Amino acid sequence: MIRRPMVVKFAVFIVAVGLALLSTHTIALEVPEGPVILVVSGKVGQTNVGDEAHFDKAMLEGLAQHETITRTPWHDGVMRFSGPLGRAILEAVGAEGENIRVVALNEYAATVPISDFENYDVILAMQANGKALRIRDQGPLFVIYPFDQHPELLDEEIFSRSVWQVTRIDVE
Ligand SMILES: Nc1nc2c(c(=O)[nH]1)N[C@H]1C(S)=C(S)[C@@H](COP(=O)(O)O)O[C@H]1N2
Ligand SMILES: [Mo]
Repeated sequence: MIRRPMVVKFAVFIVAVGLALLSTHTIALEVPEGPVILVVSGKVGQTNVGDEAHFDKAMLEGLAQHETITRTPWHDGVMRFSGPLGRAILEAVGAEGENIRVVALNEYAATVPISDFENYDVILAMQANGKALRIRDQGPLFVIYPFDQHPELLDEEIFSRSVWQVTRIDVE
């Protein structure tokens, strides 16, 4: 009489713990509702459309955001950029590679070591000075390194990784 409810309680506990673990580790990304602005493919553990992770604006805004105040070789004066941290995107998709291939609308692509996103607060800027980056402003996503905070980033190789009009990331 006493043991049975205990067993039931234990079973309920186990199921609850299982569901909690599932919700943080294995439930797939939500499905985008708005226009898809970023597709992440390759070595990803989290998918929502086929074997890829697709993000709309709201999903990107739901990731850890960061503001970077810096000059760049492509802008006049000090700019205030904001958007998701590169590492937050890679975490959200369960990226497991060494490098990513960042691909732009014009088919320009650059290989970026994932360590850059770990060592620096690199963002995929969605806004500059509070305004959404349109395609004509080199949006919708622009890889922005914190140049003013880390002058060693003022380097031709890093400039080549500063892809604008980003549409796709392939985890290699
Ligand atoms: N979308 C896109 N991003 C890009 C490029 C490009 O052609 N398209 N060129 C890259 C390279 S190789 C460098 S050095 C810098 C070039 O900036 P610049 O054209 O102002 O010299 O942007 C990088 N980002
Ligand atoms: Mo370049």
